[in-house]
Amino acid sequence: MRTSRRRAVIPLRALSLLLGMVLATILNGPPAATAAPATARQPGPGTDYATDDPFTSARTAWWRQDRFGMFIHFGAYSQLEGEYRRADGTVCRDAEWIKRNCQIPVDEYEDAAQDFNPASFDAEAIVKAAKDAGQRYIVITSKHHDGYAMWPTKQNGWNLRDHSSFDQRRDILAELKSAADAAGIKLGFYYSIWDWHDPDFADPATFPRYEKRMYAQLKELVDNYHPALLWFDGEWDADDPTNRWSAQDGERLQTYLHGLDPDLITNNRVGKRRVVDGDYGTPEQEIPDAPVDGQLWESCMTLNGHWGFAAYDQDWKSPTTLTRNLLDIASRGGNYLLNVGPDRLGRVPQPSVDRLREIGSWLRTSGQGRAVYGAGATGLVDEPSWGAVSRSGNRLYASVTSWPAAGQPLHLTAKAPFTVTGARVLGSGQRVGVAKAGDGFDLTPAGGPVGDIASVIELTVEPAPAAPQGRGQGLREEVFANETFTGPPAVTRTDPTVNHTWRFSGSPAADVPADHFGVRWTGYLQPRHSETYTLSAVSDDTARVWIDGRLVIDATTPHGPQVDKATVALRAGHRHAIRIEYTEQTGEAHMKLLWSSPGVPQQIVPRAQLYTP
Ligand code: FHN
Repeated sequence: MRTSRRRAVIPLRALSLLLGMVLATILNGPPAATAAPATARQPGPGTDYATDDPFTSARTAWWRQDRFGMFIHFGAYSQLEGEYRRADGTVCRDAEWIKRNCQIPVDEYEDAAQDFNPASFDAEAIVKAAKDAGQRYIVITSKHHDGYAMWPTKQNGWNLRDHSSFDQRRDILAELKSAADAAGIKLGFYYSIWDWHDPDFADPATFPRYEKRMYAQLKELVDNYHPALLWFDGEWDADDPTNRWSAQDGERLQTYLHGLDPDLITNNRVGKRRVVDGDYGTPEQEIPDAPVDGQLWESCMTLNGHWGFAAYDQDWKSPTTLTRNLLDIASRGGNYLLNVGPDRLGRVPQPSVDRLREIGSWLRTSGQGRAVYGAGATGLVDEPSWGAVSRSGNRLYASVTSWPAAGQPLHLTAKAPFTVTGARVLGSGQRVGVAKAGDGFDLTPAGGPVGDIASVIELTVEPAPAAPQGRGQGLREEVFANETFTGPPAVTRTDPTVNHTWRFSGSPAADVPADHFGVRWTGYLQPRHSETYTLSAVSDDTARVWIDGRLVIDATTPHGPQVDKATVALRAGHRHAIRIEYTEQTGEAHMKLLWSSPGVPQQIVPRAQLYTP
């Protein structure tokens, strides 16, 4: 049990912190107004912050392919190892929230941080643990809510370089970046917006000073370590200290980050954890029961019950549970970010390493990882009760967790016509009988399962023939400087896709104000499959969609960012008339049109399948 030793040098402690900040100011001057670099989009009418479709863009391709990442919660809180003994002898337990939930006085917490010496932090060993697990990206806490920076930031003295007992020649983020690069693993940083330590955070009058330091810290991280991803957190409304992070703050931050690195991926907590914020949603300690509408997503979870190290928490999840979580997540098109919490010396607990290795062993056995890496949701079949089914190209991976009794079939309910031209159990030579049965297929394996975690039946499938790729250029777009579509449009042009994130400050054209405008799109939608398609409109304020003259989405009550869906039967190669009417009243403005079908994974409706009238 670690308790923080009180020291007679508290004035020195406070002094060292103050010195750190004064030194930072002398060396760097006051936190400069971090002007957005020239390459950033300039906020204002005519700006559209949508840069691509995260579902299909080259920028997110590695993230969608890798599927499985390692989360690392490591910070000053790790020094206490989950337990704090109060002066009265009582013990309070928590992990990364221990400062707050155990009401540790600031000076005591700063003392504990001063003792922090993660001398055993071994970046190569951590990266090896991730590789052994089959985790292909790593996200480490660079700064959690306690404000303690895990790199030598110049913005204050509250960091691992200036306020610890750690070797001042070392930089663990640089070490991790180097090891991850050498191993071909992407590295991302978690960064908490909410900051319990910075004196300027809580007061709206001084928050801009905090925000400048935050921007400067993020610039340090991007410039010095080139992360592939920033994982924001601490965006929710909170007190003590007051947190009033707003969607507008998120707009500014995303614009700034895009200017620093256009390829950067961010999660939705950069804003207010909504479908229009960042590149992907972040369900936590849970798995959505179906593909998430309108946004990529990643479930983050702990291996035991805590994110940060907690010596007393030995309630570890089993490799079977963890691997099956990964299979469920991949089959619904999501990513899995599975957490480790190193101890005060920087060592990943052995029970964590052991479980991760078990997952990796399963993934590496007989190519079973094909059910995860680059695989995703399939609309071709319903999710069965006996396991999870993911799709990669013309293969379905049925990961069976409840193997049938000898001779009994596994039923797959088909949601669109397709044929099965091959079936095999990965890691076994046994035959698999495939027979059309009722609303789908019966799969009858001749032998037993190949393991306790899951056995994968790889099906080679041939969906119904698709129409050739279209040659469309997009829809006709008419922009009105009003919400009633009256008078001549201010702008008429061809819009390649309906994929717009105008946010608060942007609009479809420089001479169209950021509020009170309307957009009408007209033309034709040409599907490649004769299937039931799901159309999803992600809109703020209102949206209506007609297909072949029928109103299928009618979201006319002004709203914040939301997803409205419709299912429509479409014919391969046929040009279905489409009309969309969107209005922006005040505030944020977003309009995206996505589709999905049994044969088409969720994506922005592509240009090639859209035609002007
Ligand atoms: O408060 C944090 C928590 O400590 C942890 O970092 C998780 C991980 O996603 N995020 C917040 C809780 O939602």
